[in-house]
Amino acid sequence: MIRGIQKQNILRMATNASISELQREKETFQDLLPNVIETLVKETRFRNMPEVANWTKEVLEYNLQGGKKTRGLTTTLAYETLESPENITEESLKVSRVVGWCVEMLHAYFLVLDDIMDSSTKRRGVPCWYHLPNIGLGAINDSILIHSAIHEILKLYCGNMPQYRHIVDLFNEALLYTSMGQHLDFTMAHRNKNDYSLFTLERYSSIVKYKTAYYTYKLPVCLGLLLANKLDKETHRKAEEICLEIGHLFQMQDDFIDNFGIEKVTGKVGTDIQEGKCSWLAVQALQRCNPNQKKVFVVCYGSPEPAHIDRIRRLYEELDLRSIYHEEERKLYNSVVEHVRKLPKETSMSPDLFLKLLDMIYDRKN
Ligand code: DMA
Ligand code: MG
Ligand code: MG
Ligand code: MG
Repeated sequence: MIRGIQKQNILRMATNASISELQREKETFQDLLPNVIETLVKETRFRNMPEVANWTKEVLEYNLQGGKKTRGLTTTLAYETLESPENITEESLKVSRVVGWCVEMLHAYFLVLDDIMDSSTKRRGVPCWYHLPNIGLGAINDSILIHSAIHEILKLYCGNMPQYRHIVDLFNEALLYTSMGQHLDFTMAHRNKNDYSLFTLERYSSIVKYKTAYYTYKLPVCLGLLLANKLDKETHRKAEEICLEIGHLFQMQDDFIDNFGIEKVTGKVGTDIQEGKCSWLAVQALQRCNPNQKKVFVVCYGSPEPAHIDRIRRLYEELDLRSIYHEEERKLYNSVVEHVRKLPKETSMSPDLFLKLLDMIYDRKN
Protein backbone atom coordinates (compact mmCIF):
# COMPACT_ATOMS: atom_id res chain seq x y z
CA MET A 1 0.00 0.00 0.00
CA ILE A 2 2.70 2.48 1.11
CA ARG A 3 4.78 1.44 -1.85
CA GLY A 4 1.78 2.06 -4.11
CA ILE A 5 1.34 5.61 -2.79
CA GLN A 6 5.06 6.34 -3.13
CA LYS A 7 5.03 5.08 -6.67
CA GLN A 8 2.06 7.32 -7.47
CA ASN A 9 3.82 10.36 -5.99
CA ILE A 10 6.98 9.68 -7.91
CA LEU A 11 4.98 9.35 -11.08
CA ARG A 12 3.17 12.59 -10.38
CA MET A 13 6.48 14.36 -9.68
CA ALA A 14 7.88 13.07 -12.94
CA THR A 15 4.83 14.29 -14.83
CA ASN A 16 4.96 17.70 -13.14
CA ALA A 17 8.64 18.04 -13.99
CA SER A 18 8.03 17.30 -17.64
CA ILE A 19 4.99 19.60 -17.70
CA SER A 20 7.04 22.55 -16.50
CA GLU A 21 9.85 21.59 -18.89
CA LEU A 22 7.31 21.59 -21.69
CA GLN A 23 5.91 24.94 -20.53
CA ARG A 24 9.41 26.42 -20.60
CA GLU A 25 10.06 25.03 -24.07
CA LYS A 26 6.73 26.45 -25.23
CA GLU A 27 7.80 29.93 -24.07
CA THR A 28 11.22 29.66 -25.75
CA PHE A 29 9.53 28.39 -28.91
CA GLN A 30 6.99 31.23 -28.86
CA ASP A 31 9.72 33.85 -28.27
CA LEU A 32 11.42 32.81 -31.50
CA LEU A 33 8.45 33.62 -33.77
CA PRO A 34 9.06 37.39 -34.23
CA ASN A 35 12.62 36.56 -35.23
CA VAL A 36 11.47 33.95 -37.79
CA ILE A 37 8.94 36.35 -39.33
CA GLU A 38 11.44 39.22 -39.43
CA THR A 39 13.97 36.98 -41.16
CA LEU A 40 11.35 35.91 -43.69
CA VAL A 41 10.50 39.51 -44.55
CA LYS A 42 14.09 40.82 -44.68
CA GLU A 43 16.24 37.89 -45.84
CA THR A 44 14.23 35.78 -48.28
CA ARG A 45 12.73 36.48 -51.71
CA PHE A 46 9.76 38.10 -49.92
CA ARG A 47 11.98 41.20 -49.57
CA ASN A 48 11.65 41.81 -53.34
CA MET A 49 8.11 43.03 -52.70
CA PRO A 50 8.01 44.74 -49.27
CA GLU A 51 4.30 45.47 -49.54
CA VAL A 52 3.45 41.78 -49.93
CA ALA A 53 6.12 40.81 -47.39
CA ASN A 54 4.40 43.02 -44.81
CA TRP A 55 1.03 41.57 -45.74
CA THR A 56 2.42 38.03 -45.28
CA LYS A 57 3.73 39.10 -41.87
CA GLU A 58 0.15 40.05 -40.88
CA VAL A 59 -1.23 36.79 -42.28
CA LEU A 60 1.32 34.80 -40.30
CA GLU A 61 0.89 36.74 -37.07
CA TYR A 62 -2.87 36.22 -37.15
CA ASN A 63 -2.86 32.59 -38.16
CA LEU A 64 -0.01 31.43 -35.94
CA GLN A 65 -1.38 32.96 -32.75
CA GLY A 66 -2.77 30.78 -29.92
CA GLY A 67 -3.24 27.04 -30.18
CA LYS A 68 -1.41 24.25 -28.41
CA LYS A 69 1.68 24.28 -30.66
CA THR A 70 1.67 20.47 -30.48
CA ARG A 71 3.34 20.05 -33.88
CA GLY A 72 6.05 22.67 -33.41
CA LEU A 73 6.94 21.42 -29.92
CA THR A 74 6.94 17.81 -31.14
CA THR A 75 9.59 18.73 -33.73
CA THR A 76 11.99 20.18 -31.14
CA LEU A 77 11.22 17.49 -28.58
CA ALA A 78 11.92 14.79 -31.18
CA TYR A 79 15.20 16.43 -32.18
CA GLU A 80 16.35 16.86 -28.57
CA THR A 81 15.46 13.28 -27.66
CA LEU A 82 16.92 11.63 -30.76
CA GLU A 83 20.14 13.63 -31.21
CA SER A 84 23.37 12.48 -29.53
CA PRO A 85 23.88 14.79 -26.52
CA GLU A 86 27.34 15.91 -27.71
CA ASN A 87 25.81 17.36 -30.89
CA ILE A 88 23.15 19.46 -29.17
CA THR A 89 24.05 23.16 -29.18
CA GLU A 90 22.06 26.39 -28.76
CA GLU A 91 22.30 26.80 -32.55
CA SER A 92 21.09 23.26 -33.36
CA LEU A 93 18.18 23.69 -30.94
CA LYS A 94 17.31 26.98 -32.60
CA VAL A 95 17.25 25.36 -36.04
CA SER A 96 14.93 22.64 -34.68
CA ARG A 97 12.61 25.36 -33.35
CA VAL A 98 12.64 27.18 -36.70
CA VAL A 99 11.75 23.91 -38.45
CA GLY A 100 9.07 23.45 -35.76
CA TRP A 101 7.66 26.84 -36.80
CA CYS A 102 7.61 25.61 -40.40
CA VAL A 103 5.43 22.69 -39.26
CA GLU A 104 3.16 25.18 -37.45
CA MET A 105 2.99 27.17 -40.70
CA LEU A 106 1.97 24.06 -42.63
CA HIS A 107 -0.73 23.55 -40.00
CA ALA A 108 -1.86 27.19 -40.36
CA TYR A 109 -1.94 26.76 -44.15
CA PHE A 110 -4.26 23.74 -43.83
CA LEU A 111 -6.42 25.46 -41.19
CA VAL A 112 -7.08 28.55 -43.31
CA LEU A 113 -8.39 26.28 -46.10
CA ASP A 114 -10.04 23.77 -43.74
CA ASP A 115 -12.13 26.51 -42.12
CA ILE A 116 -13.45 27.54 -45.54
CA MET A 117 -14.23 23.92 -46.46
CA ASP A 118 -15.92 23.24 -43.08
CA SER A 119 -17.86 26.57 -42.95
CA SER A 120 -16.28 27.27 -39.57
CA THR A 121 -16.57 30.64 -37.87
CA LYS A 122 -14.04 30.60 -35.02
CA ARG A 123 -10.50 29.35 -34.61
CA ARG A 124 -8.33 29.68 -31.49
CA GLY A 125 -10.80 32.12 -29.95
CA VAL A 126 -10.86 34.57 -32.90
CA PRO A 127 -12.79 34.70 -36.20
CA CYS A 128 -11.51 32.35 -38.92
CA TRP A 129 -9.24 34.23 -41.35
CA TYR A 130 -11.63 33.93 -44.34
CA HIS A 131 -14.49 35.08 -42.10
CA LEU A 132 -12.95 38.50 -41.45
CA PRO A 133 -14.86 41.12 -43.49
CA ASN A 134 -11.78 42.39 -45.34
CA ILE A 135 -10.44 38.91 -46.20
CA GLY A 136 -13.04 36.57 -47.71
CA LEU A 137 -11.75 34.48 -50.62
CA GLY A 138 -8.43 36.36 -50.54
CA ALA A 139 -7.74 33.77 -47.81
CA ILE A 140 -7.06 31.22 -50.56
CA ASN A 141 -4.06 33.12 -51.87
CA ASP A 142 -3.00 34.00 -48.32
CA SER A 143 -2.75 30.28 -47.63
CA ILE A 144 -0.37 29.98 -50.60
CA LEU A 145 1.72 32.81 -49.16
CA ILE A 146 1.94 30.85 -45.88
CA HIS A 147 2.99 27.74 -47.78
CA SER A 148 5.65 29.65 -49.70
CA ALA A 149 6.96 31.11 -46.44
CA ILE A 150 7.70 27.57 -45.22
CA HIS A 151 9.99 26.83 -48.14
CA GLU A 152 11.75 30.20 -48.04
CA ILE A 153 12.54 29.66 -44.35
CA LEU A 154 13.61 26.03 -44.84
CA LYS A 155 15.99 27.01 -47.62
CA LEU A 156 17.52 29.78 -45.56
CA TYR A 157 18.06 27.75 -42.38
CA CYS A 158 18.60 24.21 -43.75
CA GLY A 159 19.63 24.74 -47.38
CA ASN A 160 23.26 23.87 -46.65
CA MET A 161 22.58 20.72 -44.66
CA PRO A 162 23.22 17.36 -46.36
CA GLN A 163 19.71 16.26 -45.24
CA TYR A 164 18.01 19.26 -46.89
CA ARG A 165 16.49 17.24 -49.74
CA HIS A 166 15.03 14.73 -47.28
CA ILE A 167 13.53 17.53 -45.20
CA VAL A 168 11.82 19.07 -48.25
CA ASP A 169 10.62 15.60 -49.34
CA LEU A 170 9.04 15.06 -45.94
CA PHE A 171 7.13 18.36 -46.16
CA ASN A 172 5.98 17.39 -49.66
CA GLU A 173 4.81 13.99 -48.46
CA ALA A 174 2.79 15.65 -45.69
CA LEU A 175 1.25 18.07 -48.21
CA LEU A 176 0.24 15.23 -50.53
CA TYR A 177 -1.21 12.95 -47.86
CA THR A 178 -3.06 15.72 -46.03
CA SER A 179 -4.67 17.00 -49.21
CA MET A 180 -5.69 13.42 -50.05
CA GLY A 181 -7.24 13.08 -46.56
CA GLN A 182 -8.99 16.44 -46.84
CA HIS A 183 -10.44 15.34 -50.18
CA LEU A 184 -11.83 12.14 -48.61
CA ASP A 185 -13.14 14.11 -45.62
CA PHE A 186 -14.88 16.66 -47.85
CA THR A 187 -16.40 14.24 -50.37
CA MET A 188 -17.64 11.85 -47.69
CA ALA A 189 -19.50 14.78 -46.14
CA HIS A 190 -21.04 15.92 -49.41
CA ARG A 191 -22.60 12.66 -50.57
CA ASN A 192 -26.14 11.36 -50.81
CA LYS A 193 -27.59 12.03 -47.35
CA ASN A 194 -29.74 8.88 -47.32
CA ASP A 195 -26.90 6.42 -47.67
CA TYR A 196 -24.52 6.01 -44.75
CA SER A 197 -23.16 2.61 -45.80
CA LEU A 198 -19.69 4.13 -46.31
CA PHE A 199 -19.51 5.56 -42.76
CA THR A 200 -17.44 2.63 -41.48
CA LEU A 201 -14.53 2.44 -39.05
CA GLU A 202 -12.22 1.37 -41.90
CA ARG A 203 -13.14 4.42 -43.91
CA TYR A 204 -12.79 6.60 -40.82
CA SER A 205 -9.32 5.21 -40.14
CA SER A 206 -8.11 6.03 -43.63
CA ILE A 207 -9.55 9.58 -43.52
CA VAL A 208 -7.79 10.42 -40.25
CA LYS A 209 -4.56 8.67 -41.21
CA TYR A 210 -4.23 10.88 -44.27
CA LYS A 211 -5.80 14.16 -43.15
CA THR A 212 -4.20 14.30 -39.69
CA ALA A 213 -1.70 11.66 -38.64
CA TYR A 214 0.96 12.26 -41.30
CA TYR A 215 1.33 15.99 -40.82
CA THR A 216 0.61 16.07 -37.10
CA TYR A 217 2.98 13.30 -35.94
CA LYS A 218 4.95 11.60 -38.71
CA LEU A 219 6.21 14.91 -40.11
CA PRO A 220 7.55 16.44 -36.86
CA VAL A 221 8.98 13.19 -35.47
CA CYS A 222 10.76 12.26 -38.72
CA LEU A 223 12.02 15.86 -39.02
CA GLY A 224 13.56 15.36 -35.56
CA LEU A 225 15.25 12.20 -36.87
CA LEU A 226 16.53 13.99 -39.98
CA LEU A 227 17.85 16.97 -38.01
CA ALA A 228 19.69 14.47 -35.80
CA ASN A 229 21.09 13.06 -39.06
CA LYS A 230 19.38 9.71 -38.60
CA LEU A 231 18.42 8.56 -42.08
CA ASP A 232 18.01 4.81 -41.53
CA LYS A 233 14.90 3.64 -43.44
CA GLU A 234 13.83 1.04 -40.87
CA THR A 235 13.96 3.61 -38.05
CA HIS A 236 11.80 5.99 -40.09
CA ARG A 237 9.36 3.19 -40.87
CA LYS A 238 8.99 2.23 -37.20
CA ALA A 239 8.57 5.88 -36.23
CA GLU A 240 5.87 6.31 -38.87
CA GLU A 241 3.97 3.27 -37.62
CA ILE A 242 3.71 4.63 -34.08
CA CYS A 243 3.06 8.20 -35.24
CA LEU A 244 0.07 7.05 -37.28
CA GLU A 245 -1.40 5.38 -34.20
CA ILE A 246 -0.95 8.52 -32.09
CA GLY A 247 -2.40 10.59 -34.95
CA HIS A 248 -5.51 8.38 -35.04
CA LEU A 249 -6.00 8.97 -31.31
CA PHE A 250 -5.46 12.72 -31.81
CA GLN A 251 -8.16 13.05 -34.50
CA MET A 252 -10.60 10.87 -32.57
CA GLN A 253 -10.20 13.34 -29.69
CA ASP A 254 -10.74 16.25 -32.10
CA ASP A 255 -14.00 14.68 -33.29
CA PHE A 256 -15.19 14.17 -29.72
CA ILE A 257 -14.29 17.76 -28.81
CA ASP A 258 -16.17 19.06 -31.88
CA ASN A 259 -19.41 18.11 -30.15
CA PHE A 260 -18.57 17.70 -26.46
CA GLY A 261 -15.94 20.44 -26.09
CA ILE A 262 -16.48 23.84 -24.46
CA GLU A 263 -16.12 26.78 -26.83
CA LYS A 264 -14.21 28.90 -24.29
CA VAL A 265 -11.66 26.09 -23.94
CA THR A 266 -11.43 24.92 -27.55
CA GLY A 267 -11.61 28.39 -29.14
CA LYS A 268 -13.70 26.95 -31.98
CA VAL A 269 -17.33 26.11 -32.73
CA GLY A 270 -17.98 22.57 -33.95
CA THR A 271 -19.56 22.05 -37.38
CA ASP A 272 -19.20 18.28 -37.90
CA ILE A 273 -22.93 17.50 -37.43
CA GLN A 274 -24.32 20.14 -39.78
CA GLU A 275 -21.55 19.50 -42.32
CA GLY A 276 -22.37 15.77 -42.25
CA LYS A 277 -18.80 14.69 -41.49
CA CYS A 278 -17.72 11.07 -41.27
CA SER A 279 -16.60 11.74 -37.70
CA TRP A 280 -15.77 9.24 -34.97
CA LEU A 281 -19.05 10.10 -33.21
CA ALA A 282 -21.13 9.59 -36.38
CA VAL A 283 -19.51 6.22 -37.09
CA GLN A 284 -20.02 5.06 -33.49
CA ALA A 285 -23.65 6.28 -33.48
CA LEU A 286 -24.44 4.41 -36.71
CA GLN A 287 -23.01 1.20 -35.23
CA ARG A 288 -25.29 1.51 -32.20
CA CYS A 289 -28.56 2.95 -33.59
CA ASN A 290 -31.80 0.96 -33.41
CA PRO A 291 -34.04 1.31 -36.51
CA ASN A 292 -35.86 4.36 -35.09
CA GLN A 293 -32.67 6.10 -34.10
CA LYS A 294 -31.29 5.35 -37.55
CA LYS A 295 -34.28 7.19 -39.09
CA VAL A 296 -33.59 10.18 -36.84
CA PHE A 297 -29.95 10.11 -37.92
CA VAL A 298 -30.82 10.02 -41.63
CA VAL A 299 -33.27 12.93 -41.30
CA CYS A 300 -31.19 15.17 -39.01
CA TYR A 301 -27.51 14.52 -39.80
CA GLY A 302 -25.89 16.95 -42.24
CA SER A 303 -28.68 19.51 -41.87
CA PRO A 304 -28.12 23.15 -40.81
CA GLU A 305 -31.47 23.31 -38.91
CA PRO A 306 -30.73 24.03 -35.22
CA ALA A 307 -33.48 21.57 -34.18
CA HIS A 308 -31.83 18.84 -36.28
CA ILE A 309 -28.41 19.55 -34.79
CA ASP A 310 -29.90 19.39 -31.27
CA ARG A 311 -31.58 16.10 -32.07
CA ILE A 312 -28.27 14.53 -33.15
CA ARG A 313 -26.59 15.85 -30.00
CA ARG A 314 -29.35 14.22 -27.96
CA LEU A 315 -28.91 11.00 -29.91
CA TYR A 316 -25.19 11.00 -29.01
CA GLU A 317 -26.18 11.34 -25.33
CA GLU A 318 -28.84 8.60 -25.61
CA LEU A 319 -26.22 6.28 -27.08
CA ASP A 320 -23.83 7.17 -24.24
CA LEU A 321 -21.05 8.08 -26.64
CA ARG A 322 -19.24 9.99 -23.86
CA SER A 323 -18.47 6.82 -21.90
CA ILE A 324 -17.70 4.86 -25.05
CA TYR A 325 -15.23 7.59 -26.03
CA HIS A 326 -13.42 7.64 -22.68
CA GLU A 327 -13.10 3.88 -22.78
CA GLU A 328 -11.79 3.96 -26.35
CA GLU A 329 -9.33 6.77 -25.56
CA ARG A 330 -7.87 4.71 -22.70
CA LYS A 331 -7.74 1.59 -24.90
CA LEU A 332 -5.91 3.36 -27.73
CA TYR A 333 -3.49 4.99 -25.26
CA ASN A 334 -2.66 1.60 -23.75
CA SER A 335 -2.19 -0.04 -27.12
CA VAL A 336 0.28 2.64 -28.24
CA VAL A 337 2.19 2.26 -24.94
CA GLU A 338 2.30 -1.48 -25.54
CA HIS A 339 3.58 -0.99 -29.09
CA VAL A 340 6.22 1.51 -27.95
CA ARG A 341 7.49 -0.90 -25.28
CA LYS A 342 8.07 -3.52 -27.97
CA LEU A 343 10.33 -1.24 -30.03
CA PRO A 344 13.51 -3.14 -30.90
CA LYS A 345 16.48 -1.91 -28.87
CA GLU A 346 18.71 -1.56 -31.95
CA THR A 347 16.65 1.26 -33.52
CA SER A 348 17.54 4.74 -32.34
CA MET A 349 13.88 5.42 -31.50
CA SER A 350 13.28 6.44 -27.92
CA PRO A 351 10.17 4.98 -26.24
CA ASP A 352 10.38 7.97 -23.93
CA LEU A 353 9.64 10.38 -26.82
CA PHE A 354 6.39 8.63 -27.74
CA LEU A 355 5.29 8.37 -24.11
CA LYS A 356 5.82 12.11 -23.72
CA LEU A 357 3.84 12.78 -26.92
CA LEU A 358 1.00 10.64 -25.60
CA ASP A 359 1.01 12.38 -22.23
CA MET A 360 0.88 15.76 -23.97
CA ILE A 361 -2.55 14.88 -25.41
CA TYR A 362 -4.15 12.32 -23.11
CA ASP A 363 -7.57 13.52 -21.88
CA ARG A 364 -7.14 16.79 -23.76
CA LYS A 365 -9.96 19.35 -23.75
CA ASN A 366 -8.69 21.56 -26.58
C1 DMA B 1 -8.47 18.64 -39.33
O1 DMA B 1 -9.75 18.21 -39.40
C2 DMA B 1 -7.64 18.37 -40.51
C3 DMA B 1 -6.88 19.31 -41.11
C4 DMA B 1 -6.00 18.93 -42.23
C5 DMA B 1 -6.85 20.75 -40.72
P1 DMA B 1 -10.89 19.10 -38.73
O2 DMA B 1 -11.61 19.87 -39.75
O3 DMA B 1 -11.71 18.21 -37.85
O4 DMA B 1 -10.09 20.12 -37.78
P2 DMA B 1 -10.79 21.25 -36.91
O5 DMA B 1 -11.75 20.54 -35.98
O6 DMA B 1 -9.67 21.88 -36.13
O7 DMA B 1 -11.46 22.17 -37.85
MG1 MG C 1 -11.96 19.61 -41.76
MG1 MG D 1 -12.34 21.86 -39.61
MG1 MG E 1 -12.59 18.73 -36.03
